[in-house]
Amino acid sequence: MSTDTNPRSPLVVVANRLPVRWSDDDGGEGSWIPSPGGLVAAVGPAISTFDSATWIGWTGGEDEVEPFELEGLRLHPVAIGAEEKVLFYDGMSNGTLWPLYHDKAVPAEFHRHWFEGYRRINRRYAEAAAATAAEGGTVWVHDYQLQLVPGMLREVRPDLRIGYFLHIPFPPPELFVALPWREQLAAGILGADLAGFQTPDAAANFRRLAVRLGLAEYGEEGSDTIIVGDRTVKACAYPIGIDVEHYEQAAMDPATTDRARDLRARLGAPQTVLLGVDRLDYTKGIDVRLRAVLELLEDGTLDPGRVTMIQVAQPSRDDVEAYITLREEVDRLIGQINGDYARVGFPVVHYIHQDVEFDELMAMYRAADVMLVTPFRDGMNLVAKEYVAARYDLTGALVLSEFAGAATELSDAVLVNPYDIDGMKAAILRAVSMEPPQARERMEKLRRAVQSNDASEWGQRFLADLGQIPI
Ligand code: GDG
Repeated sequence: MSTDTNPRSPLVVVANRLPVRWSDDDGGEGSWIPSPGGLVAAVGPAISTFDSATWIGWTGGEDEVEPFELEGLRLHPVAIGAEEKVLFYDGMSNGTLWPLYHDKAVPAEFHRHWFEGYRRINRRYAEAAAATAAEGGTVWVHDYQLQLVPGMLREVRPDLRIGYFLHIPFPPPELFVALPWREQLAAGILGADLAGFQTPDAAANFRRLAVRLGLAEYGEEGSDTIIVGDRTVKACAYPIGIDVEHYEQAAMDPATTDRARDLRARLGAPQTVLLGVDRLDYTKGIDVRLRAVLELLEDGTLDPGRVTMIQVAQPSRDDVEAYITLREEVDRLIGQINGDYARVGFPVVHYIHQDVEFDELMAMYRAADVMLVTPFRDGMNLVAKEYVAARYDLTGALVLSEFAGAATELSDAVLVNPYDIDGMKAAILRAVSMEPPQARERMEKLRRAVQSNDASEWGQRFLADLGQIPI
């Protein structure tokens, strides 16, 4: 029953993090402020079609925080202690599932106590969702940290319509079955009525897995459904988009144009600016792109007097061992490139291991002639789409890994296999020397692809499809 102290919402979003952060920048007592991000942009417009919505997530800290409301959205914090974080987040989520789902870019580790911690925290999110969702309401669970939540929630609240979306790749069953908890993890997702993935391949991998584990049977031929006992689960692709207008408007802002011009001047007015923007993550292929640039400089095919690169590597998961090792490797490669090829005052690679402001990021997208997006594996990759959205004048070239989900839609980019260093070198050269008419033609097609799949439509489509599923 709804009470004022425990209001129930017709829509509940469950994600690892809340879309807010604590700020005491104003020098006062501090307050929660919205932290804009891809997920808020994608889910926000869909939320507004419901009478009210609650977002369940972690604040990022250890303290228990009472539910509160911000800009019309109810926020329901989940507390995670420091030791629990080590098991649930650093361990099972980012030491087991993240590497396994990304084709073992580093070896996945399997530890029983990590899984136990993961299960405990998943239960906490599921209980919070069970307590906040209205009778017959809709709950939308996000991502690999919360894979058990749909199943746990269904056990206690069979009245709910449950959606699940995985932001990262879903691996082939041959890889997944190594998980000692494969049945539980697959059954968790099967608790949903609608399971969304970034690509048709990922969705097919999941359906194949569910059948292989004997947890489901294939539904009607040619459909995206599988049958789980007396229920039907739809598992298909919902490739995520960006808020295109937001990026286009920001790119067209005269202040961004000034900033981009100023940036190029500060770089020493090079002929060509290469750009990489990633979380500092071993899946993103930052090291392999730096190696390709280093070899192109060594071969003499790139002239350090004419080409400059900016690499933004947003700090990420820096408590996890593999991220510390990657950071050292990236530092070393950049040190080598600049040591061997920079002139005083003119580094070849400008390395920003910090979170850059949105305005600065937009100026970089505008200043860059070539965008390098070279992950070994990536669910989608929004940076590729943001760059395209920012190139309203149809200039610029995108080098994109075949193994990013975005490559399915952005097939007019210069596609590369990130494991093929010679191929990567050739792709970079091709992008650097692309004639304007050809760049224009490709960018036009890329922009059409990005524009036709906007973030808000994505969220609305997912929730509308979930609403259509008979329960
Ligand atoms: C996961 C999946 C999937 C990056 N550095 C800065 C900054 N960013 C912004 C980018 C972009 C976002 O962060 C990164 O999104 P990606 O999609 O590239 O990658 P993940 O963080 O790995 O996201 C991915 C995504 O979920 C959505 O489903 O596409 O495959 O791995 O928006 O612009 N933003 C600012 N400063 C930075 O330094 N302001």
